[in-house]
Amino acid sequence: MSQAPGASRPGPVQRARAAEEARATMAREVREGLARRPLPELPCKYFYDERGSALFEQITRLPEYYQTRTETAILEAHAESIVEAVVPRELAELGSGAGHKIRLFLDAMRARRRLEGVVLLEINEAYLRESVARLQADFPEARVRGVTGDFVHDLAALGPGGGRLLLFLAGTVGNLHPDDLPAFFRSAAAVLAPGDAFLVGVDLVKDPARLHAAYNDAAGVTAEFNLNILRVLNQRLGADFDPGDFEHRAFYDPQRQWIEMRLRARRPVTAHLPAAGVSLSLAQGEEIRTELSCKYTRESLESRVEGSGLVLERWITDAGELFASALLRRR
Ligand code: SAH
Ligand code: AVI
Repeated sequence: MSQAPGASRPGPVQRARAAEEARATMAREVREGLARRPLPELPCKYFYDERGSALFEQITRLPEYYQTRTETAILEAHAESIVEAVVPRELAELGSGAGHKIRLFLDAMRARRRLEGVVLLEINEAYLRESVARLQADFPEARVRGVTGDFVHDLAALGPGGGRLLLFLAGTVGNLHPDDLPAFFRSAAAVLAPGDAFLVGVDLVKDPARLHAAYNDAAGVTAEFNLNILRVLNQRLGADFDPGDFEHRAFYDPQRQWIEMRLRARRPVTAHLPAAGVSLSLAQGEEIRTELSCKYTRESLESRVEGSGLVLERWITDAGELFASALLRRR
């Protein structure tokens, strides 16, 4: 990562990049994504404004969305033994969101009087500020800080490792393209010292009907979450999308072992995105891909970790093998 001069601000929440650079990056990524053919794309990190993060929180409570409660149960049973094995002084989390699960680790570290620091890296700055303030109030013995940034490009903003346990929960690793995982794991290894650990939540390959239901919930919350990306483009790039022109689509591709979320034009659409310097025309039925959510097995995940400097030390699953917590150790 390159840190722009003056990009970071004093205080517990810093920006990995200056606001103008982040805006220019968004404009470029959206322009490049929408130019892709046959399937235009939008980066899924732009779901998460205030409304998008609140919708994701609602998704985590849906009956069809088994991921959050399954991972929480795994961590409730194993956070203690993970802390026991890693003996961290600092907890770091990528894409920390509302930051509920991190508390299981913080409690275990506090009980061992080991808790010195917490650092959260999150793209939604407002959410991050709230999480940092809440954690600082509840864990006054620790130095809690936040970095507003992108976990693909800004990992170096975490600073060097040493006594660090890095968390990447919720199956968010699945939102990266599988081809990008080896480079991602190498950059994670670069912010860990030998002996540090990286705990990754992994949604597992399973019955396609179960996966389909999790991304096509009966209450329509996932549909609202998907459409929210258009509202974010309207707000941040001055675009003129009418979300009513689109419908939510999510399906499992068994060959690729991933869920794809798309927005399908209900009618011919022309939208203008002045801040990105592009217009988009879609015929009725044409689609924009908004998210990949890749599902892994132990083998398919491990093959992407190979050569990164990290090794798989523990693979913990629930009894139904819906979700796994992969504990990777920096060599
Ligand atoms: N860790 C939380 C939230 C997971 S949702 C949990 O376990 O429930 C994914 C989170 O990652 C969201 O808070 C979102 O804002 C953040 N996020 C998504 N893409 C990101 C990116 N590229 N860089 C940083 N944060 C990102
Ligand atoms: C954050 N991430 C792991 C979620 C997922 O399941 O891929 C985002 C999400 N997309 C639709 N529903 C939830």
